[in-house]
Amino acid sequence: MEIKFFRLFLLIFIVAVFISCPNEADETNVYERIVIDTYEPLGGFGAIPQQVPTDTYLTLFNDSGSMLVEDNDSTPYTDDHIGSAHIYYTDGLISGTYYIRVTSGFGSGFYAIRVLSLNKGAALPDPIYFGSHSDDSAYELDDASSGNIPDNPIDIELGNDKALNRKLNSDTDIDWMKLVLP
Ligand SMILES: [Ca+2]
Ligand SMILES: [Ca+2]
Repeated sequence: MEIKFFRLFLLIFIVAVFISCPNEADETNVYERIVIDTYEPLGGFGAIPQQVPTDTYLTLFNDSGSMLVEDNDSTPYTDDHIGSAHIYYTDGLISGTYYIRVTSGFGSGFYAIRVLSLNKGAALPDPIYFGSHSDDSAYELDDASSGNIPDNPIDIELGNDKALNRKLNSDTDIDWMKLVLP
């Protein structure tokens, strides 16, 4: 009988230790400042006049489709196209999935977008410009969403060198990106 109790106790002890062990997969990171930035992809307004950069509007949603923040014109790059949207998020985004929506105030054109994780006081690194404009027309049919959750967003990752060169094909085009913060 005592041996049975001892085994039961041992089993409970092992289970308790297992449950209390920290699991790295469940670790939640808190991001001090997330920057979502759109800018003229070639560097400098009018680099290719026939392919003008567009005036962007940015909105950030959580994975439930609730809006967290939006911006229209606050790009810090005075040499770039005035009207580029730029988000500083300092309320502590946590690990998880987020959706970024890019629309245009008017017209169509190309833009670059990057997402950075920075300390609050850190200077914004210079953007990496593209050698030429890309064409994202392959995704044009996939920009639908339901409740601000896109059907087929383009993945974007943290990092200056992970910037994307995208296009708003018309003033009604809506681009969606998916950001997974580890
Ligand atoms: Ca704008
Ligand atoms: Ca597009």
